[in-house]
Amino acid sequence: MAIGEWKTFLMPYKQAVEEMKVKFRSIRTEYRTKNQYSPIEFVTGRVKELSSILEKANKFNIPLDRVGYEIEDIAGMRIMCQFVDDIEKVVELIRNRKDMQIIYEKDYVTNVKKSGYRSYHVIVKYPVNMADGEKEILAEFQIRTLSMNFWATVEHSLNYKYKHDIPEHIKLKLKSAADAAFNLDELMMEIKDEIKDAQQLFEVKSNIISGIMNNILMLTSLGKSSEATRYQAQLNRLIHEGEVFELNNLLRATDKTLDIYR
Ligand code: 0O2
Ligand code: 0O2
Repeated sequence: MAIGEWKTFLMPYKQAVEEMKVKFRSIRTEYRTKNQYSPIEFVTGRVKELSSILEKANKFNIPLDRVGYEIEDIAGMRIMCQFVDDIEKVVELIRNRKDMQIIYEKDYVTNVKKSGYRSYHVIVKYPVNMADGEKEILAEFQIRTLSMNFWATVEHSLNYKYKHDIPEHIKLKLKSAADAAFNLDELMMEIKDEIKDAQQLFEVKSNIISGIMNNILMLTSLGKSSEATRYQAQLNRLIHEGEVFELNNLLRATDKTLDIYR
């Protein structure tokens, strides 16, 4: 294939990666907007470099007219999660999507690779609308924790440097780094409940505070500015350190005052 033809060949892959990045970043935004915990921490994506495509085709004896069918990661997406159990939630999000079809999954989280590599891979078929109609491409999702990603990125660079022949003493260090990354993920899972509790508490408090603020605004619009000022001062005192029951008491007090004037 001439270089111009490669550019045309890669166009749907470029578009697919851009579309999928927007879609999965939006899911994160949606969770955050709803004050909910997002299993997605961040999303990256890339189209495989032409040199890497040719290298892989050469290594596996793939004829150039078959690369689109045989190389599954020309379009590559990475979804990073904070905690190991978020990975399953992200995979479930992909399984439930109507805009892509799963071809197969590879679980290197449970079945850790000999290198120490951990990640969950999902290969999908994804339709792209091009100027001359629809084109279906294959794409690979790699879903992993931040700690898995750190390890894989470092190991990938070393493989590149040593051309897949990493010296034994570095291999040993990498193996213990993989164990450390695994232990970090385990420890973080223990803190996860704490974080969820904190987020839940934040949500409950912000809902009550919104209710109080609405009532104060209503009192102001009814011309009851001294009551509004008094409640605002009480809210200011509670806003940082107030307990849920104290905020609830204030909400009930503002409700009662409003009932008198309405
Ligand atoms: P290398 O050689 O791995 O460092 P934007 O949308 O503008 O925020 P941008 O610049 O399009 O972002 O790229 P993004 O989304 O930040 O991600 C690009 C990086 O994603 C790549 O860097 C890869 O490191 C990584 N990446 C994502 N998915 C995959 C995948 O499936 N396989 C591989 N190998 N890498 C992936 P580089 O610099 O392109 O490559
Ligand atoms: P790049 O440069 O990241 O795009 P295999 O035949 O088992 O070696 P296969 O069948 O291509 O590999 O699929 P697999 O194992 O699911 O690997 C696909 C991708 O997963 C790789 O793409 C890597 O991005 C990542 N990966 C797999 N194993 C390792 C590992 O041991 N270390 C790191 N850092 N990444 C790994 P490419 O095309 O190899 O490379």
